[in-house]
Amino acid sequence: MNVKNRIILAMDLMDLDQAISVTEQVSDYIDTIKIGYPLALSQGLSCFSKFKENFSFNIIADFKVADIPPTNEKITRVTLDAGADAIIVHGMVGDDSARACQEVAENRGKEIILLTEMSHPGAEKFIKPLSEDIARMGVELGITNYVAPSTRLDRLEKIRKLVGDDSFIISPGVGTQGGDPKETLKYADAIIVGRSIYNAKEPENAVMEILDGIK
Ligand code: O7E
Repeated sequence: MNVKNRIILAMDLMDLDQAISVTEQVSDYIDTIKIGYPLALSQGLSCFSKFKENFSFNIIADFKVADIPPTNEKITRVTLDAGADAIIVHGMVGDDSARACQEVAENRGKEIILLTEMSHPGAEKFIKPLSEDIARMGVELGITNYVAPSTRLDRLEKIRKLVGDDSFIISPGVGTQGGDPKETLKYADAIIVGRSIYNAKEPENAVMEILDGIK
């Protein structure tokens, strides 16, 4: 996926008009949006097509899919058929579950993005000790897109080494959670930014500040 300016907007506002208005304000600089449960559960999956109609953006569905293979298959099918270009899938549930999502995406010429390690402090306990194995599993499955945290650069660097330079890594945790955009982009292909943009008084200026910082 090509991500303009290497910034993905995490749109977790729950009101559609507000979400569209903020997106509009940054649309000269951003062409990829991540929509997760806050907006999709509030507004329904039709919000994907609303964003497609208003902006010709890449849409990443952040549903962190983590179920048995037949259920993962259904979740991925309904999400991609609703207009998402890619879906985020948890690696911790194992290779059969990830493969179920991968097959649905491949059949549609779409993508999955495998979540290795999360950015919040609680991820240290259970996910961090497994994340290198999750990355190795992804490589064995032929997955080329990954999520890894900007809040632990040593872990991001390690995951980059495991998945290789040709893989595509997107990294959340920049800004409000403490991650630094420029440092993160030494190892990641794109940063995921939510509150620092959509809660800013002037979202466009917030994006321009990030852009200045990553020059
Ligand atoms: O902290 P913010 O407001 O910049 O938002 C970060 C976004 O990234 C938010 O949507 C959150 O749900 C998501 N996220 C993390 O913050 N940490 C993770 O480990 C993983 C994600 C995520 O997006 O997972 C899939 C990419």
